[in-house]
Amino acid sequence: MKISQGVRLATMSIPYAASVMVANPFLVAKADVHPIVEVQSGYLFGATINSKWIKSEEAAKAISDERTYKIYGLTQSLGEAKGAKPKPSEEEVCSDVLTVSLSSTPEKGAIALAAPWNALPRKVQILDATQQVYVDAVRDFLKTKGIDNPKVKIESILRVDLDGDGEEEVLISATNYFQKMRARQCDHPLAVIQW
Ligand SMILES: [Ca+2]
Repeated sequence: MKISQGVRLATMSIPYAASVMVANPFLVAKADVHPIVEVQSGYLFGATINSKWIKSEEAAKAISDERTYKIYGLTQSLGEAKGAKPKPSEEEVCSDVLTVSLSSTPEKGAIALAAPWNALPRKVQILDATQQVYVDAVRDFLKTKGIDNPKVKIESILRVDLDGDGEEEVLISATNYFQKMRARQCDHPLAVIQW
């Protein structure tokens, strides 16, 4: 930041200065930008800036150098890794995707987060993914979205109290089997949260 910009910022009203800080990632301190990355692919989901979510393109502009990430599996913390500055994916079919190269990608690593807090404050349970009650629930959900006779395959079911209110939520990751056969590499599977 130029000195003249800093002086101008100092003379703004506090609410206006705060709005500029949110709107312009270049003016936000590095420690306030918390990017979230998918460990195995390096896909940059986005980041939070001062507790506000920003998409990956904006996040990449605000991440100017290497960051330290905490690596998480589905049920446990898996240590730390260095993450490089985001860059466009080298995968041809995903060239519009931004990725972060991590110094360590543990086999069970799922999410990398550059933040000081514990992103797994409550216990996560992995449930049996073949339970008929959940297959039926996903099939019914897909029917409401206009998919006739869906062939549901549940990849995983997790139970965890997401928001800390004492009630556990169920997260279901599933695919519609025939759609998966045609899926491109950049397509995303279905995720359902049961509150
Ligand atoms: Ca809850």
